[in-house]
Amino acid sequence: MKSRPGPPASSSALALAAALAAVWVTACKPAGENVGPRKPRIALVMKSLANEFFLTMENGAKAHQQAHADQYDLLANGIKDELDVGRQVELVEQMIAQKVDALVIAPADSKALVPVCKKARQAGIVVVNIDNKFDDAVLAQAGVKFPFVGPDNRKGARAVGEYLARRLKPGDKVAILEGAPNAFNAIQRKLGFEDAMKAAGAQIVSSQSGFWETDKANQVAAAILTVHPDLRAFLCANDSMALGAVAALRAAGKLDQVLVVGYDNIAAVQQLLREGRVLATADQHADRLAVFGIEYALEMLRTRAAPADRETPVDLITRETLAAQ
Ligand code: ALL
Repeated sequence: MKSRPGPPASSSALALAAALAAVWVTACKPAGENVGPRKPRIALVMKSLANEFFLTMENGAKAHQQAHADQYDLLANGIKDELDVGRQVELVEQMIAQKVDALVIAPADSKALVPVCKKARQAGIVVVNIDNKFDDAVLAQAGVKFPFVGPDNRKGARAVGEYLARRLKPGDKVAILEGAPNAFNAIQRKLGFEDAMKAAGAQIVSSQSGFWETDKANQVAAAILTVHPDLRAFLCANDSMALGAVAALRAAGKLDQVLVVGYDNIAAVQQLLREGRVLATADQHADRLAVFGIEYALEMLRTRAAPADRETPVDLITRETLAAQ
């Protein structure tokens, strides 16, 4: 790991971050190299940019950078589809090669990205984990710790499930469309849905992965409807999959019979909420999620504080809350 001089104990203003980091960068340059002080460069590595959630995240991060252009430069990257874990590993490798100062990452896989992020850390890069938390056991095995900045997914999913439960009777059959199996937030959302369904006495007749994608969720939902023609609801771990479930219901002529809930509050689902085709979703404020991570990374560059997790908000969204906005 590179050694870094610590900042003066009294520094707290964000405006100082750039100056301090610039001093650090200059100090770390080999003697004789003719470079002036520069702003810290922060790499944001996201998941699928085909998912509106991450486009919103990217736009929020870019707007923040523009408003704080004197403090840092931003390199924003994402992958093409939800499961291209190999490409995300490559992106991190590229950011290491480019010697960025900090990496803010929403890992597509809570286990597979740990080694390359450890490598980034060993190269002296500050790593902040956002959105989807790394697997604690894998981190412990690798002997690394990264701060997690993101919401409590179990709590968010439970709130969505509880809202759905008001429309269910004990014994009603429901199905869960899970996210990617190796994503910690997918597992937490499933648990949150289960909490709410157990409390309501509903019967979870199927719980399968739709791998976060509309098409895959559509196929899984169609198959579940065939096996369980009396299904009452789909609980979807993200809105992309809720869109797939709604399409399957439309194709089966069951739009009025089966309730759907999602997670993310993307624009397409807001429309379906207004139309009553989707009952509820959760807003984890994608536009601010990366910003929280970036601000945290700037703080770590400045203070070299010990990694601690930071919880970000997640809110229930329904037709009523949309109308009240
Ligand atoms: C999660 C995000 C969003 C997104 C999903 C699929 O990590 O929080 O819910 O829809 O990944 O990329």
